[in-house]
Amino acid sequence: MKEQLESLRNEALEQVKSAQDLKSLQDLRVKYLGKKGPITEVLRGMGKLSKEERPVIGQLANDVREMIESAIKEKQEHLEMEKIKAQLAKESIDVTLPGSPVQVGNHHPLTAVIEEIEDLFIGLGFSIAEGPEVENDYYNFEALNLPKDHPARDMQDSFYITEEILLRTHTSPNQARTMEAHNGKGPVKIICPGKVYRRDTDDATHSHQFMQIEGLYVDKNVRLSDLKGILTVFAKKMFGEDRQIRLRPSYFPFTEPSVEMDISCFHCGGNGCSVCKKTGWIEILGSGMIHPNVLEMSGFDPKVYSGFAFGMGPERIAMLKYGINDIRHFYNNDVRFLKQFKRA
Ligand code: 2U9
Repeated sequence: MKEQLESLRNEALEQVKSAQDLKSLQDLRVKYLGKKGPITEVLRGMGKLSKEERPVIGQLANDVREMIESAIKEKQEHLEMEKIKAQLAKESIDVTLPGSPVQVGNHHPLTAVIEEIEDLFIGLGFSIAEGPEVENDYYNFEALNLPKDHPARDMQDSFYITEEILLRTHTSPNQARTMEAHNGKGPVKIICPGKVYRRDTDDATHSHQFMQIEGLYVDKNVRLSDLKGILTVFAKKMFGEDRQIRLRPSYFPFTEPSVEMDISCFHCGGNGCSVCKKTGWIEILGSGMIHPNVLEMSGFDPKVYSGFAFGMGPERIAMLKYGINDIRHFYNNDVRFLKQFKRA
């Protein structure tokens, strides 16, 4: 029986040694140490042994069992470690590999230009005033010196919702509302950016919805020269320090006198090219001294207060700045167009 146990031990240790995976190791555990295994069998047959043999064989059987158990345990730890090593090797990450590019968005070119203009005027002491896009006839027209029968109302074909309510045709109602809220006390120094709506057929230069930035400055002793100074700073900051400006007489119902502002062509410097249509000048915005009727209707005494106002289309500014030839590009949201305006 001693030989039987020893050969069992050698056979088991040999098999444990050559086990390739945890599953076969588990099978060996069951085979040699399980309830129906050969060692249990030996221990069960102990009764048939002599008194002298019993402790010797019993001791040997226990030793063999312990040896096999510890060989299995050792092998198990080895196999588990190998498994972890293989897994780590398979999952290892090369941190020096280049990452996959992340898609980064960018400002819409119109938003970028509007924010640039806002920042510029904020730097000159203006605040931003916003208001409703659905307006009533009074703030959109009457308060701006455009009574019901005024022919200039035709200049701005409007989207009416009812007889008295419409989509604003300009951001001027914001200025009228802000002035009214000041209860006749200056200064009021604001710019009003926002969407406006006109009953136009869309083409390369017209859109039924577009953006405007208007501004006004009301205080005592505000003069046309103040307007000229502010707009010169604007033109230089927006289109280059060597820009010249010129004011041409014009007409707007809400300003008197009214002027349109041109800047010297930033493309040819004023010699004449296709951008300035060979004139050397590019029209940028409209402006003027606020009409006394408008001041009065918004609660300011025109004998005490005066002010200037201006209005521009940021689409036109952006089109000039970036050489865009169709206003519809701003509203089609074609990524091939939008991607061209990524900031560095
Ligand atoms: C109040 C008083 C005066 C706003 C002004 C203009 C001249 C002007 C156009 C430029 C291009 C609009 O987008 S555009 O078509 N605007 O030329 N806007 S003065 O004058 C005001 C506004 C509000 C209370």
